[in-house]
Parts: sequence; structure tokens; C-alpha cells
Amino acid sequence: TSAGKPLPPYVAWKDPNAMIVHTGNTLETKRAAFGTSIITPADQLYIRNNLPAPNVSIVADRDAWEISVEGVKNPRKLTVKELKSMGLETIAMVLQCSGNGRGYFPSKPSGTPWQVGAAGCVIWSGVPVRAVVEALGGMVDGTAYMTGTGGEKLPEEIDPKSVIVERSVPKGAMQDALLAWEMNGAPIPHAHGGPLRLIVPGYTGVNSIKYIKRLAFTAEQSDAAIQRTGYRLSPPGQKGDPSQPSVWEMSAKSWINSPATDSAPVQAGLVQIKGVAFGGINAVRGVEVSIDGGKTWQAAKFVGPDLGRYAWRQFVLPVKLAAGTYTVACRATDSKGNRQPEERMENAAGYNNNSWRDHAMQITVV
Ligand code: MSS
Repeated sequence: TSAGKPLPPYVAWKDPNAMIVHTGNTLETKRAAFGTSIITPADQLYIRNNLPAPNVSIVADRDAWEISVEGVKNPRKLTVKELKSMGLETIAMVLQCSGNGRGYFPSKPSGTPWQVGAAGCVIWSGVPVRAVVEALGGMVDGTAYMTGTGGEKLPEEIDPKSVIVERSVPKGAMQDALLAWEMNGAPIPHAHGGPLRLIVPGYTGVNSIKYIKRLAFTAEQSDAAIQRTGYRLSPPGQKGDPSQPSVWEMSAKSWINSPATDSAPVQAGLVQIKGVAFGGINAVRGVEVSIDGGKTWQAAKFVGPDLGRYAWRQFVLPVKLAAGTYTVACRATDSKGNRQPEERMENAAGYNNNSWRDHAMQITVV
């Protein structure tokens, strides 16, 4: 059930029955609300804003939005209209917040206690970043990172570096990245980063910069707080600092959506156990389900089309269940053979939780 908080006005168009409203800037999809036909509809997709979203007037004339491309041989500003003439690609991708699953950390790190719903599988259309780079003469020598800057208006009288949403990723991530203007077949909603969003497939959500106004190829990582000290895998009890790994690539993960703890009691007999599985930076190869808390595992079957390396796959395992209590769990394996671990990797801010044990659920069959 929803916490009872109403949808904030800028996302009043979301489905109130599908969302848990944590705060005005953090909304997650209810576990039982995830459908089984792969794509997460816009009105069910989670929201995470590090800063309040810019005024909705930025989507009044989408084609006129400008991005400054820097760190290329011929740096210049480009409008969305110009970008649309430079190339087109469509990619299905799991958009997942770095902190998805934080709610399962017993250490209760500060930040939103997301369970499974700060994630969705979304289709993006836009121009490949590599086409833009090529058109502008290639990256300058010495480039090591691709840095995206969000178009929020920054509060005055604060050091901009302390709040600006600006993230750097290794330059190799450019290969599959897009500057996207469309999401699930419609112009990207303002709340999800329209008119233009950087999409970095296989990386956690924070790296996919909404309302992007600057894309730079840089020798160093951004010195914004969100990059320097934020989104770092810090040992428990320690503050973030640039010597620690940045939260970038995602690893194999899966979870069961149905039957779920918060859905109606399950009737004894044949039950279809359903969920999602993805590989993160790699494709997902398989997923296993356990109904005895991880003692034994059975391979589940993928259902629906394979939308590529960065998408998730829906899976199902039919099982006959007698009345009783069961602990259901699942674990994914990626194309390189990496298996979703039993335990989370402890870190101070509660990032990258892909522990299958944390995502297991107790269900009651009557
Ligand atoms: N971008 C910008 N510009 N701003 C902000 O705030 N956030 C992040 C990304 N991007 C931001 C951006 C995050 S953090 C996330 S997740 C994402 O986004 C979300 O998305 P949506 O659309 O869902 O809201 Mo965590 O890692």
C-alpha cells in the first residue's frame, strides 16, 4: 500500500496505485505493480531527483534545447533538432538507481530505503554519442572520461559544485551511449529528463543525466561533489572520497515480483513464479528460482522477446505448492558466468545491492 503521500504535482500523471511516494523527489514502483511484458510504462517508472526538476517550460520547444559538446576537436552547441539529423538508434535498457535495494541493508544507510522499485526497463531513442563525437572531429587527446551535466537551475548562494548533477564515466561507455529524446515511443517526459537525456547503458541511473546541457570529454573526472565524494563505494563507517570506486557498472541481479509478500494470499496448487533478471553491463544468460530459501534451485524460463544486452528479461517458473510458508528467491547469471551473490557488498551508502538473499520473500500458501 502507498505510504499515503499524494503524488507531487510535477508527476501527478503517474499511476498512484503503482507508486510508493517516499518524498517529492523519490518515488518507487511497488513490487506487485511490475507487469510481465518487459517494458515499464512511464506512469509506473520510478523517479529520483538529486535536485528539484527544472521548470516544465523546458519542454515547450523540445527541438530548441541546446547542448554544449566539449572536449572534441570542433566543440560547439547543438540543438535537439540538429542532433536528430545526425543519427538514430534505439536501445532497451534497465534504468536502476544506484541505491535500489538500500532498504535491505541492516545498517540503515542514509538515503531513500528503496526496495526493488527504483528500477525499470525502458526503451530510448536518440543519436549515438559516438556519431556526435565523430561529426565533431573526435575526442581531444588525453580524454579519459565522458562527463554529462544536468540542466537544473542551481540554487543561488551555494557553491555550485556542491549540488550540480554532473557525472563522469570512463570514456569507453561512450560506445553504447545515446543522447535520447524519446522514451517508450513518446517524447521523454520532463520528469524523466526531457527534452534530452544522456543514456549510459549498463551503468547505474545516476550516470544517465537528465535534461543534459553539457557533454564533455575530459582528462579528469568532474570535481562536483556528486562525483568526488558522492556515489562512491565507501567502506562502512567511512566518508566518500575519490580513491574509492565510483558507482558505475551494474552487476547481475534479479527479483521475484509475483507472488509477492504484498500481494493477495496464494492459493495452493499450480503457481507461476514471475520476476525480472538482468546482467547489468553484460547480457543475462539465465536465472534460477528457489522455493526453499536457497537450499535447492531450479532453472526458470525466460518469457517474451529478448530486447538485447542491456534490457531485463521476464522469467517464469511454474511450481505446485501445497499450503504452507515458503521462502522464494532467485539468482541471475550473466553472459560471462558471473552469478548474483548471496550476500550484499557492504558499503556506507547502501549502493549496488544485488544480494539474492536480501531480495528473497516469504509467501504464504493457503
Ligand atoms: N539527472 C539530473 N539532471 N538530475 C538528477 O537529479 N538523478 C539521477 C539520474 N539523472 C538526476 C539525473 C539519479 S540518481 C537517478 S537514479 C536517475 O536519474 C533517475 O531517473 P528517473 O528518470 O527514474 O527519475 Mo540514483 O543512482
